[in-house]
Amino acid sequence: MKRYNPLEIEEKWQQKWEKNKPYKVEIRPSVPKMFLAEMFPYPSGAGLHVGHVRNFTIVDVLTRFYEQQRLNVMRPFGYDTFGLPAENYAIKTGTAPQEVTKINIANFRKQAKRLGYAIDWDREINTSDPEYYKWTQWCFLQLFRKGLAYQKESYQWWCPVDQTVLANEQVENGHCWRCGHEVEKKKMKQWFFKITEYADELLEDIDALDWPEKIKTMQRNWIGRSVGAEIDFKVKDSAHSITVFTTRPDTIKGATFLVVAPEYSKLDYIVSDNAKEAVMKYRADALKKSEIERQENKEKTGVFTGAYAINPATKEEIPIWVADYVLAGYGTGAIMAVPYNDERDREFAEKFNLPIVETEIVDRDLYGTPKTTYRMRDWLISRQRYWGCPIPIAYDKDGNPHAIPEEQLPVMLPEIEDYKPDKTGRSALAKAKDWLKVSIPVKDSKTGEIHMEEMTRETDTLDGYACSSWYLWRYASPHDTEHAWNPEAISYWEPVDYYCGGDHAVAHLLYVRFWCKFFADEGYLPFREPIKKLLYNGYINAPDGKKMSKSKGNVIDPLDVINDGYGADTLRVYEMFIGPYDMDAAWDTRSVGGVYRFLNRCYNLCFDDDMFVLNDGDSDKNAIVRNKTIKKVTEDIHKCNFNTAVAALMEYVNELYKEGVTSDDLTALAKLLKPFAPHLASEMLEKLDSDDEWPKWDDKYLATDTVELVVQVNGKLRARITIDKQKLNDEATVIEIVKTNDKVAEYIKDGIKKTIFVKKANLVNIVV
Ligand code: ANZ
Repeated sequence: MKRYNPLEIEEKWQQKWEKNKPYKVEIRPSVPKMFLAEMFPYPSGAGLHVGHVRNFTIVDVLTRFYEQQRLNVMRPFGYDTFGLPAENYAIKTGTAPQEVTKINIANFRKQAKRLGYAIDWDREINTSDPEYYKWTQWCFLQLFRKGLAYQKESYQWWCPVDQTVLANEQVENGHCWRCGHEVEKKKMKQWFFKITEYADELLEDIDALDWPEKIKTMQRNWIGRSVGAEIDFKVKDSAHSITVFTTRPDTIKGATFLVVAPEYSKLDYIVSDNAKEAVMKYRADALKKSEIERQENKEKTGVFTGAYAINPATKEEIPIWVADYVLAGYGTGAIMAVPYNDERDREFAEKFNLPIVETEIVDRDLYGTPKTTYRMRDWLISRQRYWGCPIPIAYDKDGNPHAIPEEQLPVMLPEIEDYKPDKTGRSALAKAKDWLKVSIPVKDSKTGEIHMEEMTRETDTLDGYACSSWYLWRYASPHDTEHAWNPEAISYWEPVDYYCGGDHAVAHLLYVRFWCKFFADEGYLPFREPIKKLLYNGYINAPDGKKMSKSKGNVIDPLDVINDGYGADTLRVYEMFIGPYDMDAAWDTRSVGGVYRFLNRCYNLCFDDDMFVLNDGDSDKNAIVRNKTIKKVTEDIHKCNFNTAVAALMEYVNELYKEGVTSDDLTALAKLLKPFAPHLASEMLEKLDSDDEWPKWDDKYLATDTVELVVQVNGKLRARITIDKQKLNDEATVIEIVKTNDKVAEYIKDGIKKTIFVKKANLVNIVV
């Protein structure tokens, strides 16, 4: 008897797929397309982890499911390779990030192949490949030309350990997302993308997205639209005034003091001489805190500026305070405090003995001008790092930025020896003296003549999120040398039908939407939302329910599971069976064994000649359960209920072990199994000499569904009888079936007093 040997079967099929490229796809205008992708991974040295496997397998199940339905299915693959880990490693070891990246990609690719994914490997992309980042730079230049990439001096989160500026999204509770060190604020000139230009559309289009509600809510909150007014308060004995943002202009009569943020730009002009020292000290302390800390419900702090403003509604003089519960980057960085109506203001007033007066509500439109504010800020995209996409900009001698001409793209990352940023915080590129010099054609504003001018290159590189903001479009024509994305390929393949990931709810998923709208406005994209359906998968935790982490030593390595003899199919089926795909789940080694036994049983049904095989001429005993299973698995995969689809297959196999199998049963089983366990299913289909086209069910078998009728005699359970569900509608028939049943007969031979039929409970009670 042959035994299930997953490693042997898997290698055989993986070699076939490598050679025949069955998952390579081209545009076929007459065939409906389906485009699926996972959020591409950062190829770390540690290789794939079980989280990747869950994420990739979800996409693979859907890919194969639609492929078996003969849609034109594209499932590409890529690597998000720029970023700090490779650079930090380079600083430590001197190994070029290019080298490390190459090795890590090769490893990731090998591992993904061992999992049997239906990937079109000719559509593989890598964001640090000049073939790719040339077009990231092109994207940047389009934004730059439209004024949507601009420079601004501002306070930035600064990680003193990684020596880098961080975006808001990279600060987690006041700590660096990478190294965990506490962050500081530093004033620097930075590049921004003007995502706020699209705030309204980004917000309004959320409603129509087929995305999980929790992600939609997070995006709405992140954008944080707030409708109110700006009101000017004149500063007493000064030419200055303070503009506040309020959502409650109708409460202005209750405004008994103003509060400005410690970073407030006009603070220096307003503060009175004898308050200066205290105010400056307070500012320095506040800069060390994160925004989250500042908004926490701790005891309020603040200092008086010594200055007063005039409330335009009451004409009264009200004191101006500085406090860190007012944030610099929100609204105008200044508020009118209405302690009677606002909780935070009340707390502050009570602590510092400021007046609280009952507010006489006035018309909202009496003072100030209507204003809508957003919590979302412009997207900070410059990084003072070597290992990123160079920003295609050069500066003239006056320090004005100029676009590098498109013919000069890509601006290649030069090879260097020392990857450490310089002491001022500039990237290591600042040390590549030859590379820094560049000649740029400039048009004379008076004569219109073009001359070449020596300039100095930008040494900042782009945030990795810029590289991943357009890769979904690159997949449509990954090696096009003329375009970032080919228009014909884009209009056939895009938008993405399914996008699956378990991270980046706000940042990445907001940025791709922003770029999509921008490039649609520029005429480069024929749609305004890039992702039709988003699947947000849960995490897989360690058996103890805790997050897997190297330091805790509780990491399950997916390759160990494969190499232990279980094989990739078991790992795939297990990760789909572990629970609803969008919920976190804990690894359970025993269940892995259970899944392995299930696949063994599938194998034996097909390959063990001693199995109880019905002749095909026999009546089709399993038609009902087979059709039911086809329907259930099909509908479950459509709904992404992968775990219940696997459960239905397990039940089906149990049934076949009881009743015996026909080749129809085996073929249906193999086809339904293929999205989950493609190697084993391919092996079965080969033996059965069948293609893998997705099976259809016949409703006629489902209509004759059966139910189990429970029969009690004088309240005691005496029999269970299986009958056609439809017969339940006719009480006389039901009673007749019960009375003539062998098992019931001996209990009712002395005569029946009464029969009670409870249809809802499928129950017949006989009183004798
Ligand atoms: C007076 C007032 C009275 C306010 C009242 C609220 C209630 P949302 O909805 O979050 O937009 N505010 C404005 N700028 C601020 C800043 N930079 N830092 C901290 N708080 C700020 O909240 C807007 C309200 O938050 C504004 O309306 C302002 O307080 C405060 F009964 O003005 B309000």
